[in-house]
Amino acid sequence: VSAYQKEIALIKVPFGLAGARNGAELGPDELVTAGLKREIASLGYRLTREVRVDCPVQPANVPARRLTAKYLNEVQQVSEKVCQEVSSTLEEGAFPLVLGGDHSVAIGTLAGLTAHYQKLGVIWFDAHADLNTEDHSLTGNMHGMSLAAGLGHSTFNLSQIRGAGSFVDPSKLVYIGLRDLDLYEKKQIRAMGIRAFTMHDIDRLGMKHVIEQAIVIAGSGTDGIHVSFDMDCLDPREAPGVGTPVPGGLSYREAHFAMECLASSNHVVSMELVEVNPLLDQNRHTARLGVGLIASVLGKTIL
Ligand code: 4U7
Ligand code: MN
Ligand code: MN
Ligand code: MN
Repeated sequence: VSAYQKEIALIKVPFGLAGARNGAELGPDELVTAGLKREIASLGYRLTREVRVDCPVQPANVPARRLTAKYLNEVQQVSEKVCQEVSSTLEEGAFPLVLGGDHSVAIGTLAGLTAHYQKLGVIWFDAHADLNTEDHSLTGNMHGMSLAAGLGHSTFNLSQIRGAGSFVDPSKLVYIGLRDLDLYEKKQIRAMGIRAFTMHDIDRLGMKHVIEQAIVIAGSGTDGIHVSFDMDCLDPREAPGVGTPVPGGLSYREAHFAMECLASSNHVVSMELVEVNPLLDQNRHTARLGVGLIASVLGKTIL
């Protein structure tokens, strides 16, 4: 976030149909209840718009047939609305803060961002790579396909979202926190040469080195960095309220340190925080942690 940019649009996306479990649709309200707006205000930002994207909810009976991409039409509808909100926010010169929802909301965010920025850097914090396509997914859950759509690898991709720009450039994309990949995703990461800092790399190099490298890769020669933050990048002991927890994740301080470094880089142009699931949380722990991480990206410091 650049120092002069003190206007934020809060884009709440209560959509959970593309996730593995019920409850991600409750994420945006939970983050607000956990004090998000107070934090934003106390950091000196002005909320220039606050929207709640109208999202389809669980129908009474779920289709019995196993689909390759479940709720595709719903994901497309939501993506177009999110794209529109992100685009208008950027036109107004404000910072888009998108609250999920499951990680499929990233499709709309990326669509809106690429419409505005020719060269977008992306840092994707996640235990997962979200690179599956309709043909490769083992679950049919579209929250595991959002980056494939952003890169243009799946049949359903950014080019089907009204108002979207061009695909994300894989050489400007960085992963942090990976530890649960499907075979196809591993092949894709290697084939495209995507910079991926797995948990192994974080153990080996430390978060300081990792985040500095990530900022160089996503931040040099780009119009700015989009931070896509899936709460399951954190260790489930820190963030139990997520739909697809994987042991061995980021610690509280590793995640905060990364956000603090991003804030001081002045390269961050937008953020989304996704996959908070209040139904699986303990004492609103995960939502409060999410609020703290957003505050750190927005420039909150300890001293
Ligand atoms: B998330 C998974 F098979 N790869 O495709 C899949 F392990 O947005 C998980 O990162 C996807 O939380 C996780 O369903 C999507 C699975
Ligand atoms: Mn994800
Ligand atoms: Mn994930
Ligand atoms: Mn720079």
